[in-house]
Amino acid sequence: MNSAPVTVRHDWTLDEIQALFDQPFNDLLFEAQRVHRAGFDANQVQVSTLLSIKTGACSEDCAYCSQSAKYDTGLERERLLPLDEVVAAAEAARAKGATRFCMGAAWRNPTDKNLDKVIDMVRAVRGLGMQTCVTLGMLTEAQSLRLRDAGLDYYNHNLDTSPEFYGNVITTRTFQDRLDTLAHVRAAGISVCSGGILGMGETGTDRARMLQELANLPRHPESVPINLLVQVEGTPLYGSDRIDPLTFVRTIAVARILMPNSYVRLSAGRTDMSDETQALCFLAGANSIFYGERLLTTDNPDADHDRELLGRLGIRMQAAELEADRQACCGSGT
Ligand code: SAM
Ligand code: DTB
Ligand code: SF4
Repeated sequence: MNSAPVTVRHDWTLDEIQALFDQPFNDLLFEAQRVHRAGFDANQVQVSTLLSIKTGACSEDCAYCSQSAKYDTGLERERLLPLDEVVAAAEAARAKGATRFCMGAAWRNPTDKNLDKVIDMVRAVRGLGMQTCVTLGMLTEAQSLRLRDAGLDYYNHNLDTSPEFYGNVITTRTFQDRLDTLAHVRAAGISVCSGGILGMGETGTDRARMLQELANLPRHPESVPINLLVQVEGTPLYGSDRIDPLTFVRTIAVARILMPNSYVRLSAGRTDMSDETQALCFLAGANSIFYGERLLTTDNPDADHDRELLGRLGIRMQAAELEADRQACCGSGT
């Protein structure tokens, strides 16, 4: 049994990460659970609800995305939602138990005028006592500071995949562009939410490299979403080979070990997972989910089903205050 203390590192080599992946499944899950218990209550998950505040007609060519204008996915484009609709959706999410409200926009980057409107949304949702997260594409340093001043808690911007596989998925912006946005968000003092997608045809080495990039950032993202590709008809990645669910679980476990104090989010793709696969993900150290029937443009499990599943597993939904306390006490440990 490994009883070594859990240390936060930023110098992981690819060989070390590959060796974690290559362990027998039981050894990997045991170690992930040990690390998980050192930093978190193992029977608690953080829950966020998503809302697409501006849908479709995006100029980018992300090969997985329903919202790219380059692919015919049958999605109806929508303008930026009015403030009252956003507030009503946040209130409904809060009533169902979500503690964080995450607003996503199909933009390459926000214009300053659009950012004004998003800032009004952030202020209003915070006013409901919820944590706020937005994902708006690339940000400048000045825009990050404006969001920080509005009280934004989290900014989501995913690396998506390894730097080597990246060009197979997106050509309209670079991996370095993504790192630059993350640096601006971090410098502004906003908590970082960054992860990626599995099941896009990447290799095991790509998965290890993506986690290496995340774990070797100067500070670990406070939140690390691991998405399973939601295959959307009309996108280039529709029909990709599906990955073995146990490979997905292993990736969660390695993320947990590499980033011991980060929330690892079992993100998109849960409608394609059995309850048992999700239970293994929680055992592997996932401790956050998207909660509510809709992700951005695709389906998520019913909230009733999730409550029942968490109940069967004896897992509680985390209250907002608890998480705020944790941030105050352990925020520097990433
Ligand atoms: N337009 C902004 C951007 O790309 O940064 C924000 C929204 S975008 C939808 C946020 C993230 O959702 C993407 O970076 C990707 O990781 C994830 N995502 C989008 N479509 C997905 C899909 N079909 N399956 C899994 N994850 C997806
Ligand atoms: C993340 O990593 N996953 C979420 C959130 N961050 C913004 C988005 C998932 C989108 C899934 C496809 C859709 O619903 O359009
Ligand atoms: Fe646009 Fe974001 Fe979709 Fe890429 S992932 S096409 S940037 S909405």
